[in-house]
Amino acid sequence: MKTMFLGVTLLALVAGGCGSDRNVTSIPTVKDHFKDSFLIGAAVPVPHVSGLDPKADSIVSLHFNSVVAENCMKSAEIHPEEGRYVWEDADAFVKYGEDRGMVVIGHCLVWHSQLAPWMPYGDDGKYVTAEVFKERMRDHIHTVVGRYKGRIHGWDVVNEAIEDDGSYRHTPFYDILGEEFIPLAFQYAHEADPDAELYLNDFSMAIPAKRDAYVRIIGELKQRGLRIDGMGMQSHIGLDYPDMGEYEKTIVALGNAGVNVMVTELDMTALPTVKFGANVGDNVNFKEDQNPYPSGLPDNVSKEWNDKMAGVFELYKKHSDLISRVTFWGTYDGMSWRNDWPMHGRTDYPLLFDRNYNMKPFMEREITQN
Ligand code: 9MR
Repeated sequence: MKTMFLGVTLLALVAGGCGSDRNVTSIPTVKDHFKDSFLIGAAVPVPHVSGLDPKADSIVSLHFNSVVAENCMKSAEIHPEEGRYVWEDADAFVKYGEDRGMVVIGHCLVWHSQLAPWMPYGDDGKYVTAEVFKERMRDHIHTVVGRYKGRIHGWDVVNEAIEDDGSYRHTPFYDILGEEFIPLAFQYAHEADPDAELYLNDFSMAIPAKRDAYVRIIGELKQRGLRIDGMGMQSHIGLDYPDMGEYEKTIVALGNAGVNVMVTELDMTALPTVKFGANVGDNVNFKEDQNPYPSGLPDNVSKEWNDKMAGVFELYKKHSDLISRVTFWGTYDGMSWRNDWPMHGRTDYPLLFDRNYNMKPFMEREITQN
């Protein structure tokens, strides 16, 4: 099922960790290092795309060959009122990726969170009928996908549709249209850009019931002849979760289901586990004792974090025949959503580059020694 998208890029001259350090040495970039295995992606926020974070830009331009929109393509952002689309940020994001020759990923078409507030409701404040909602969904998907036809390599079509127990999540999409909302979304996306890859995407994919539900849904989409190219395992993980044996089983099960496996939102908290998964609504009050490293990660925790991440990448390399892309949900620790979830105002260390834009040791070792 896997195809590689990019040609070879050259060894680059990089500055140490690539941010502040002026010591120029010749080491491979992350994207070059994995060029025969999988794409290396990053989620980028609007300030980064609009030039307000030049150091993050240099990291992404140098080390990554794929980008995904962190927020600007979600329906609440891009289609805040019926018939009114806001294209500025999404246009800039797509151009950003194109200018750098990257594989550009669209995120996301159908999601209950950051859902355009008007979309499921009528003037009476109640849900619209299935017919009306289908039409709104069709119009939204056709308009957004159609605008970037031929420029977006693949779309997260349906995001977070399934609960951890394998049942359908109760969202306006499910409550109005039932299970049919998934095939419909895939149908509409394919109509709008027949060449675009189309993906499912969810968190906590190591949970067997959730894995099984997606394997079943992928089978059903395929049976109906609908296009489905990949499944995103978001991979918002921690030092003590998920069970890596189950996580590996999911990689294999999705591969066996006949889709590309994508690690779509990788980050690993270094902080005490407060909540698993990535339910954006799962916020709890700040507690000082749950924020143990406000001024830096102690060496032993940093070692634990780097060792675990090295193991995670060993797993990705082992299954590189099934995995087509590994995307981090951001670039450097200072800008990660995990600083504010599930507790606002913690200091976390979840990404590939630290707050000074230096590459984390596990990756530096990987690309210089392996
Ligand atoms: O990183 C995103 C953050 O800036 C937003 O506030 C949040 C709001 O819903 O969404 C975050 O991204 C989410 C992604 O779109 C879907 N999977 C979970 C991600 C983390 O919440």
